[in-house]
Amino acid sequence: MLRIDGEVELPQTFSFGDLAEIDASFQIADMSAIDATRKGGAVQLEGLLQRVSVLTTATYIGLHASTDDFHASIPLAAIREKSFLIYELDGKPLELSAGGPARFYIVDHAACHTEEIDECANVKFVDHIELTAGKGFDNRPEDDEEHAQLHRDEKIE
Ligand SMILES: Nc1nc2c(c(=O)[nH]1)N[C@H]1C(S)=C(S)[C@@H](COP(=O)(O)O)O[C@H]1N2
Ligand SMILES: [Mo]
Repeated sequence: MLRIDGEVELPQTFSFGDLAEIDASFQIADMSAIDATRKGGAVQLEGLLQRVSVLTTATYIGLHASTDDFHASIPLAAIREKSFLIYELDGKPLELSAGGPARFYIVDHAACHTEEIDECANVKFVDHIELTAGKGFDNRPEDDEEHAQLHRDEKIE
């Protein structure tokens, strides 16, 4: 369900079970402990990156959702230690309606489209993470109008 490749030594596809098996030291049982507005179980990004063995050439991380063709590419170093992948709720895979099967979460993200690392980079329905040398594909909204349109579209879905 989640492919991680690009500038890594060991490209890999993770199932729900694979995510749950990542070392306990990287697991967050309940995201509300980190952000009161969030819920569900998560794994720290670092736990995933260690599994695939990120190469030093990787400078950006691409978060791809084929479900709705939404993509963000953000600087890896800046978010590496404060990012999570939320993948579980009540012992089950996170549902699509909650942004599942996996959704990205960055602590202290900026308001939408104010900076490269913003709330819009909290990509839902992530099925592919690609480490790249330099910035990769990104189609997040670039201005208020595009952003407002995106949220209107979301409500229609
Ligand atoms: N796949 C996907 N992820 C996405 C979006 C989207 O349209 N598609 N919108 C982004 C934007 S602009 C915001 S503000 C947040 C909204 O998350 P929420 O629906 O939980 O409020 O998700 C982000 N992640
Ligand atoms: Mo947003």
